[in-house]
Amino acid sequence: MGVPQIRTVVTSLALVSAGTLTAMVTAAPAESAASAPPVAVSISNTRVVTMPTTIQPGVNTFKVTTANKRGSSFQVVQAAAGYSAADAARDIEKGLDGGNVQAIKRFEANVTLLGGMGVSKDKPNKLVVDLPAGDYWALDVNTNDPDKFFAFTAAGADTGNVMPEADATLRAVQDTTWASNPASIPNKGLLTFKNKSSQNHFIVMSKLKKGMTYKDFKKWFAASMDGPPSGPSPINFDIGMDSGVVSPGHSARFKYNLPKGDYVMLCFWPDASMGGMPHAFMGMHRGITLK
Ligand SMILES: [Cu+2]
Repeated sequence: MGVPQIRTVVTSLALVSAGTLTAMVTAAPAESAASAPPVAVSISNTRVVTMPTTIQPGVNTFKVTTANKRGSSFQVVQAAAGYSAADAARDIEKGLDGGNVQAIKRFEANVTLLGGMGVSKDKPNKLVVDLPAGDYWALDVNTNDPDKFFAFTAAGADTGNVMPEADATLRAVQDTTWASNPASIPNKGLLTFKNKSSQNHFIVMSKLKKGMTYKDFKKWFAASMDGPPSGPSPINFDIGMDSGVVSPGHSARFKYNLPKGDYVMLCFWPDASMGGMPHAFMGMHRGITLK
């Protein structure tokens, strides 16, 4: 191949690259113009939620910050028509907190729980959820003040956002069972919590103390059900994460970042059919490794 020919080849390659580059540059703004930015949510020290009162329907990322030193538990809820925040607050107090089965049943019949997650002070967290057009509440579940259930509406054009790929998926199945797979997940990333069961659930993941196994936990937990805790807990409730509550047939995605190691995954949602017994006491726990 002579020099002129080489030059021709190089030149045409350069043209191809330049053409590709131009196409990429022009495609990028078009894509971002069709998608909506994250919804900024801030929770005050007194657990007052501030966010836009109207958002676009479709896939939304809620970027949540809290000023509360003890952290917040963000939750998105849809209530049935006519079921007010005051109704919900009363049923939470009597039912979820007080163990009144009728109140638990009324609450469950009137709300769809669409997920959430724990948020630490000065560490924003993200919830990604697909919301059809409609009316919702956003709240910090650490308060039961109905005035702090922030009402917002999803209306107008779809966000155009695509659900981001998750790094891990955990599922609730049957009534009160965690799917046994996967046995391990990455220690950080975007987690999908899919509720394929018949009941409301939320994930509490707590780290096993050094040298402790899931077997140790099961023994301790079973003994603790019948009386006062039998010795120190094999898990450290201070190292771990909480998801929001997700109703049957729904799923939510959120960011997490935890130390690597062995954890126990539990759900403490009260079961109305069992007199308000938390699901964990009905056996809804399993071991999981974060690596
Ligand atoms: Cu549960």
